[in-house]
Amino acid sequence: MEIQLWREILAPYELAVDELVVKFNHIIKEHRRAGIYSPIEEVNGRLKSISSILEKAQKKGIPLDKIEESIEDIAGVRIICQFTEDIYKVADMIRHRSDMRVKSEKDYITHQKASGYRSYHMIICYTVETMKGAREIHAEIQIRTLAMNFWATIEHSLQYKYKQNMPENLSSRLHKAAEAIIVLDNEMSSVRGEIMDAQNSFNIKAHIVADILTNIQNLYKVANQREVVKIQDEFFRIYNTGDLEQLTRFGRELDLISEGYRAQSLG
Ligand code: 0O2
Repeated sequence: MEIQLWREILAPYELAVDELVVKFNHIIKEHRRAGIYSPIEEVNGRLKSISSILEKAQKKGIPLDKIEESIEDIAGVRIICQFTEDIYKVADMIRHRSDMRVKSEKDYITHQKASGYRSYHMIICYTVETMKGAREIHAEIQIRTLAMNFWATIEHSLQYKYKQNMPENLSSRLHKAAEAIIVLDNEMSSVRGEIMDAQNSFNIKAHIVADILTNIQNLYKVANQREVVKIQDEFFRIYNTGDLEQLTRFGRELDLISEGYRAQSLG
């Protein structure tokens, strides 16, 4: 690594982070649009700072010219899930993608780290297109639940403050907190089905309402004003009953009415 050129060297990693975040966010969007529960709740990405790269290289005795091949988390993506089960689903999704190849995996969930840290790590090989052509680089994907992320974020900041000298009582409290996180994740998993049903109904309702309102808005342009006001009043009446089935039926009827107007305008 020619250290004076670090900005240029890090550019492909930055591009990989940006692309990967877009791609994983798209998975969330696709699921939500289809009214299906998304195993991914949130995605974040970060490019490792040059000072963290140098610090890690120094700590691990990595020579400057071996940094790019030896430090595999210069590009890092973090995928946050609601439930532990989702983590394994996401890992499987990643294994089956054609735009990335999994180089290695570490399951710190079944094999918790001594610190209490839990997360699923994957190192992938990912190709980015640069001015000089295609470039395959490494990126690290960390997959964890909201609760695991909460613990890791707090513990990481304390590690940063205390380096290797975390006071004994603090580290023992962190271990206790890590145990509590396991209990919390297990409890959440036991009501996963119900939570997913509730979230699905919420998403489905949100989509139906958005479609109905788009249809009503379009009808204002082509249909009789009084008729549209009547449709709108009917929508609010059904909406206020909170009955999803009625709302779905109303949405379908409105689709037919809109379709009729569209056909009229074409004919
Ligand atoms: P940052 O600031 O997140 O980039 P090593 O780093 O020596 O432990 P290795 O092989 O590089 O070993 O990877 P490992 O152990 O899989 O850990 C890589 C990353 O996982 C770390 O990156 C952290 O982000 C996270 N991690 C690992 N162990 C812990 C832990 O005990 N607590 C917390 N909060 N995070 C952890 P970096 O480079 O250490 O840091």
